[in-house]
Amino acid sequence: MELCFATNNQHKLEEVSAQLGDTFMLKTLSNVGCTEELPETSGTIAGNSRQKADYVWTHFGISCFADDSGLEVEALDGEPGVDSAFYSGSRDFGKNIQKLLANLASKPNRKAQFITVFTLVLHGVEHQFEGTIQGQILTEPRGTGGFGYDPVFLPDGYDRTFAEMSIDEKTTISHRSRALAKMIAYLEKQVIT
Ligand code: ITT
Repeated sequence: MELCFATNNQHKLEEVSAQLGDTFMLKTLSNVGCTEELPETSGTIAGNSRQKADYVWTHFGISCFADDSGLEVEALDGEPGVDSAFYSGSRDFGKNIQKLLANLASKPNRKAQFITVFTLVLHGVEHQFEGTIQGQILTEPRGTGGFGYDPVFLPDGYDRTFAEMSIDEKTTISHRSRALAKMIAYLEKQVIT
């Protein structure tokens, strides 16, 4: 089955491809001729996820899925949340981390979670799948892998940040992989029945 992954984020594409293997024929946005920015204006992670998938289905007529994700920090009332990508006013991962660490400087509570919501539009029918992982925000970045906030996120039960893990390790436990596992289980059921 052909499925377009409606993302412009190469890191997400790498992680999802690693987990999907060759189960589905994954198409990228450029494969289907979509060169424009996808809409993300709903104000929520689930809403933005839906907007991106709906856009690709409506304009290109291919079954697809989108990923909207964010980091929710308890002591910051869930910030950066839906604003994770542009927290510092730009997409610069280093600046976003700097702002996060500055805002958390005086806070003893370092609890946070990553959340991903996938929206699947399968032949026009929509479903959402959510995955989360709990952890702590470190006071300094560690590691060079991954993307976004990975260098400061220490998942509970692990002594290495996401940025100190290989893609395969990250995709065995991450928010994204948990949401994707639910979507794969759903898709397999649709294909079989
Ligand atoms: P697309 O919308 O094209 O998929 P994006 O990078 O804009 O790509 P989001 O709108 O979902 O994606 O932004 C989420 C931001 O949250 C992302 O840019 C990172 O800064 C952060 N983020 C999401 N997942 C992450 C992960 O697994 N590890 C670290 N940071 C992550």
